[in-house]
Amino acid sequence: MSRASTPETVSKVQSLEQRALSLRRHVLRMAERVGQGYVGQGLGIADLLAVLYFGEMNYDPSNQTWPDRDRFILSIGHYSIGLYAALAEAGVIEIEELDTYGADESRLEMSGSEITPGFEMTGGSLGHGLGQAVGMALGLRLDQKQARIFNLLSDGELQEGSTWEAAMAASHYHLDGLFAFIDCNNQQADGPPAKVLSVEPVHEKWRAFGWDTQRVDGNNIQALLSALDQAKTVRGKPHAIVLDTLMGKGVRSFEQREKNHFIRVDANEWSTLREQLESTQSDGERIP
Ligand SMILES: Cc1ncc(C[n+]2csc(CCOP(=O)(O)OP(=O)(O)O)c2C)c(N)n1
Ligand SMILES: [Mg+2]
Repeated sequence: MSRASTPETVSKVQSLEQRALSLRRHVLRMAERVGQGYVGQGLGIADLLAVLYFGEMNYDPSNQTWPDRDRFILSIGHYSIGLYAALAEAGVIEIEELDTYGADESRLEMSGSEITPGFEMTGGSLGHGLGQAVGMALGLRLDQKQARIFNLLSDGELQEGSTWEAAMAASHYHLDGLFAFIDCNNQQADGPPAKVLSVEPVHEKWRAFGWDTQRVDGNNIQALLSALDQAKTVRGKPHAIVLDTLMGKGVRSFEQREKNHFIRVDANEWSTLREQLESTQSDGERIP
């Protein structure tokens, strides 16, 4: 029996799919309260966050400064809605606090920052996450710690030169405890990257920069788990896992929108969107 089909793996995949559904419900709840937000990103990246926070990372929800914790570095502050969902699901913050997303005085800003427990860096200015991730990985090596760094980048963020300086440094220093996930959702604020400043072929670029590189369906839990398993067998190189994802995944109306960078929805539309999320689950996988 292959590893992919053992009963343990099937049950792990199913439980992570349930976690991803919970994260998507949290994302809709947050955005509904305020009527807007980076909903497409939160829904699109829910599968990866479920895999990392509930299947891979070592952390203590009650101690954000545990020196041996694996670090999740969110380069892209506007994806914070997804991370808030994961942190609430993990018990780092209270589920009720999600209702403050984007409100004045809230710790849950639309562009995430270190005022939120569980945030390792302040985002907003794109292109700085990987450099910080490299610095942390080097620091952990000096301290002789086994903790790993997981960095989430976006495809638009690949247009920042600082990302590539950090990529060069990571392979130079053989940082095999560093895992970069590049969310290729094929959108950025002004449209698809191909019309703004082309970034493809993304996986070939990472490979050329000396990284162990894979490209997978970022909305497929099994594919994500297999990619991580594979990456962990490679020593001496940092790992890039390029994700093809669908913005708004799980909510048909969002999946079909041409532009999803920032979403504003009228109060009377949210119940339909919530129903779409629940019906996707009961129908099983739909072809978008
Ligand atoms: C250094 C910097 N330049 C520009 C911006 C403005 N900005 C905010 S989000 C964004 C789009 C980035 O692309 P991506 O993260 O792929 O967008 P998404 O997939 O979320 O639509 C831009 C250009 C910024 N935040 N920081
Ligand atoms: Mg994008």
